[in-house]
Amino acid sequence: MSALQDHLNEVAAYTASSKEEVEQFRLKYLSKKGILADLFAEMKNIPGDQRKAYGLQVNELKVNVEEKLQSFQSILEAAADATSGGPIDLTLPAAPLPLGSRHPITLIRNRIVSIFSRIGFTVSDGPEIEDDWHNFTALNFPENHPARDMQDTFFIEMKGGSDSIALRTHTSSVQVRVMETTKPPIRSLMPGRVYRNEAISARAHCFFHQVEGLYIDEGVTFADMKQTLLYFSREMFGAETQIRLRPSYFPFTEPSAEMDVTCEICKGKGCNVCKYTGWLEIMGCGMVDPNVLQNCGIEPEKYSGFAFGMGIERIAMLKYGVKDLRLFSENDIRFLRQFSAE
Ligand code: 2U9
Repeated sequence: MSALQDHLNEVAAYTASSKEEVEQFRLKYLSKKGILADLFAEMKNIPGDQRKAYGLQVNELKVNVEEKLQSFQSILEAAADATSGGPIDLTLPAAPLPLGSRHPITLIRNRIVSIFSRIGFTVSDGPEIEDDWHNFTALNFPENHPARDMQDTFFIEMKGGSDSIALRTHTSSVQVRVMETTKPPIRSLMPGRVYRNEAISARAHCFFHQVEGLYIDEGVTFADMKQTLLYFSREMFGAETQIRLRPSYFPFTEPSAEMDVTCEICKGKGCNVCKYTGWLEIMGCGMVDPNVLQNCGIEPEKYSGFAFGMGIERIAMLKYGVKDLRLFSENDIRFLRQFSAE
């Protein structure tokens, strides 16, 4: 019995480091002339009253040997897979993990947000599915304004028959929401995706991305707007950049302007990117119309402010020399991997 216990102990403590050692262990216990065969043959010599206990222990030994063999075989197979037969060198550098890159729209958005955050602008978010009030009416769009037309706006058919729910056509709707819920001073940016019902081409798409900005406080003037936008332009396009404001019209700002920057490529001399004018239009801007302030619950007698909006795709096309707007939404990996992971 004690020899049997010794075998049980030996099997429990057994380790092997090669296939050959495992095979020797198998032969030692399981071969025709192995230990287990001897122990089973011994059964007939065991006194009757001890035979049952003896048989149970020999069986236990057999099961333990088989389990041990099974576990060593799995370990050795896994090690062989991992090293293709060679020893494992734990000092080798790990296989390189291919890094992704950020989408160019995300890169430009992050740069714009970072530039304005340095002068105290926060970021606000809002829904892409909007009601008529936030997308149009609060922004002073007259009832019959062409932008409300089916050609520009994707209206959403509602079960109840309401025709005033649409995909937002600009992130100005977020600015309305911020003004409705925040007491000035307000200094915030609204980046996001917007939708327009336009035929897709190299220069137009049915969705694109904007960053709009809003600054409202007591005594904010057109001069504050001009200096803020000059700061932005120089951070974005270089310290030598000049800006010019051309009078324009938006329903939500008065006065309104379009802003050009000197062409970064030809430094204002004229090239095919700026169509030989030396200037590139990059955003619209203006002083928030007092009607809009009133609509959003801000006293126009006390507060004033400026707002601006730019298309991220347009800035990305200028910065990266991209000629076709469709590349930004096709997700072609050959295009996307040219940008950094920054
Ligand atoms: C409120 C009041 C005023 C946001 C503004 C623009 C001018 C503008 C366009 C540029 C190209 C959008 O991406 S684009 O198509 N934007 O020209 N946006 S002022 O003015 C606001 C916004 C909200 C409450």
